[in-house]
Amino acid sequence: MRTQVAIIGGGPSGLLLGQLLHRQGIDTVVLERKTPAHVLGRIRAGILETGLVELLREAGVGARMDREGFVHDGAEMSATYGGTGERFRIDFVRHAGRPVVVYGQTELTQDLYDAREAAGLPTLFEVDHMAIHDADTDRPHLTFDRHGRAQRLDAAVIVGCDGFHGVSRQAIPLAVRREFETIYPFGWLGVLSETPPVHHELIYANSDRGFALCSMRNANLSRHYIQCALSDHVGDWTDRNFWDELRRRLPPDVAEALVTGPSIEKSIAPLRSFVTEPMRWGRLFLAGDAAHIVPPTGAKGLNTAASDVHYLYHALAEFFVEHSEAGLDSYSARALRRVWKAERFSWWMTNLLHRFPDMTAFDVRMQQAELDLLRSSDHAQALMAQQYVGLPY
Ligand code: RFL
Ligand code: PHB
Repeated sequence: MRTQVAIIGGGPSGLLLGQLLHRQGIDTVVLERKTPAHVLGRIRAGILETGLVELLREAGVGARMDREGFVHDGAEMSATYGGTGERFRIDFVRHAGRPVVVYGQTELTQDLYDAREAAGLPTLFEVDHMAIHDADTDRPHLTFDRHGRAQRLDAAVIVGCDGFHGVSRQAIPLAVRREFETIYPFGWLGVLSETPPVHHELIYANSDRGFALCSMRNANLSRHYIQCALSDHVGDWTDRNFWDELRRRLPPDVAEALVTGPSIEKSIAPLRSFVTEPMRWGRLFLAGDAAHIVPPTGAKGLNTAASDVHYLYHALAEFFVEHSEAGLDSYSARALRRVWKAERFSWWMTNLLHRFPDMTAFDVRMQQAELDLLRSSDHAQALMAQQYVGLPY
C-alpha cells in the first residue's frame, strides 16, 4: 500500500486532518488501533473554540454542529467557602468578541467518521503493533498487523495523531526529543446524566472541598465533574455520593436547583500537563495529544489539537501542491508557540480552582485573592476571556 499522508490515530486530530487534506486533493490513510464504537464511546471534550468551529466548517463537516451545537456567550465562576458562596460571570463576547460552542467530542468524531466514509476514504481499524520506519529519510513507511496479517504502508509523510499513549512520539530519538511534564495531585471524576443542566452556561466552582464543574451536552444531558483523590476508583463513588459531594461544592442556590438522576457514564481522569519538543522529526509530524496534554480545566485539549491540525494542514498543502517545504520546516515552532500558551492557561485555571493537598493557609488566601481579583477587574476578566475563547491561530 502507498499513500501521500499516513495518519496514525483515528481520533479527532487524525480525522480532521484527513478531511481537510482530502479537500485539497491529498490522499490519506487513517490507521486506528481500536474499533469505531470504542473511539465514539469515550466521553471527553465539550467546548469548541471559534477556530475549531471554523475549521470544521472548512472541512465540510460543520452542518450538524451548526444545527445542534449551543453557543455560549459566557461562563460562571463560583467560590464557596464555609457554606456561603459568591459567583460572577465572565462575558466572553464583551471581553473577547467571540463565544464558544458546546458540542460533544463524540458528536464531532461521529461527523468526521461519517464524512470520511461518505467520501470513500480508507480507514483501517483494529491495527496492531504499529511501527514507524525510516522517518528521517524521504521514504518513510509503517508496518502493522491487521486481523492477523502483517502489512506495510509507504507514505511521503507520516503524521502521529495517536494520542498520549501512542507510538509516534516514541519514534523520535531521545537525543532529539525533550519532554516537559507536571502531574497534579488529584483527578477528575466525571458523570454524564440524562438530566437538564442546572444553569444555561457552565459553572466552574472552587470550594473548600475542592473543584467542581457543571457542564452539559444538550437540554437533557448534563456533564459534571468533581476533583477527587488520585487513589479513588470509580467503583468507590455511588451516584448518590457523587451528587451529594457536587452539591456541597456549589453555591447554595445552584445546589438547590440541581436536578439529579442516574449516571449513564462515570469515569476518573488524571490531570497532567505535558509537552514534547520538537513536534517533527524528518518526515514524521506530531499533532494533538500525541505531542501535548493539558489538564481539562481550561477546555483546551481538543482545541489545541485543532490548532496543530490547522498549521499542519496548511504546511502539507504547501508541500504537496506548491512543492515547498517552508511550512513543514516552521510547523513545530509555530505549533509550539500556541501550545505553550494553552499549557499556561490550563495550568493557571487548574491552580486557581483546585484544592491542592499541600496548600498552606497562606496559599488558600492567595487563591481567594486571585479569584476576587478576577471578579472585580475588567482587565483580569478580559485576559481570561481571550484565552478561554481561544488565542488566534
Ligand atoms: P485522541 O482522542 O486520544 O485520539 C488518538 C487515537 O489514536 C489511537 N491510537 C492508535 N492508533 C493506531 N496505532 C496506535 N499505536 C495507536 N495508539 C493510539 C487511539 O485509539 C485514539 O483513537 O487524541 P487526539 O485526536 O489528539 O484528540 C485529543 C482530544 O481527544 C483531547 O485533547 C480532549 O479530549 C481533551 N479534553 C478537552 N479538550 C477540549 O478542548 N475541551 C474540553 O472541554 C475537554 N474536556 C478533555 C476534556 C479530556 C478529558 N479526558 C478524559 C482526558 C475532558 C476530559 C475528562
Ligand atoms: C465538558 O463538558 O466535558 C468540559 C467542559 C469544560 C471543561 C472541561 C470539560 O473545562
